[in-house]
Amino acid sequence: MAHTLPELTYAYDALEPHIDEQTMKLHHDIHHNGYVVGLNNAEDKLAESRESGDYSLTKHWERESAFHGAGHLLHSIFWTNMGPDGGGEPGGALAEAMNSDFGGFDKFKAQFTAASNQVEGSGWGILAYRPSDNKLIILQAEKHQNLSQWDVVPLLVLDVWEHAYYLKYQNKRPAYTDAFFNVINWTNIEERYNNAK
Ligand code: MN3
Repeated sequence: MAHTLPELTYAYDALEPHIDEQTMKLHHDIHHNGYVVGLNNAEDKLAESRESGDYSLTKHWERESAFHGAGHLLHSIFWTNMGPDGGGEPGGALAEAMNSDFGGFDKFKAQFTAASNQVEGSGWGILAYRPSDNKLIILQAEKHQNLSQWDVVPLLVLDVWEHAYYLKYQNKRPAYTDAFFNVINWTNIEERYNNAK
């Protein structure tokens, strides 16, 4: 079954002025769709290998699968992490976990922002839940697939590829990561956390 581009649940201009309409349109329709196409292609090629028994390009298609697959999955989370009535702080069990694991929301925000701003080149800042020790952790991903720990559940992800902010913020990534906090839909993150637990 082929992967498909998920629809946004809000309008392209719904995150204005923090994230502009043209960026959302290009980012969702062109960039994210490219990862969907790339993942489907990689999985088709891997299936063809199993049919033919020719595994000579398996390394290549596994790399393609990792890049495009992680890209597709992270973007799919990213869109749902945001919303037009976003901002503020989380409540409930997620807020309690931030208190015990980070020393409070402000310290979470400071580390998440630093991690996102300091991604080398293209990548992501990621708040994840790690079931093995029942903790929240903050990770960086380079590109989409490098650096992350395994066996974690991403809860909140921030795309810091230049395509995510350059039209509006140019080289000022920290201004974009600050603005992102105005569009975070914490209800979505709380749901993802509760489901992960
Ligand atoms: Mn992107």
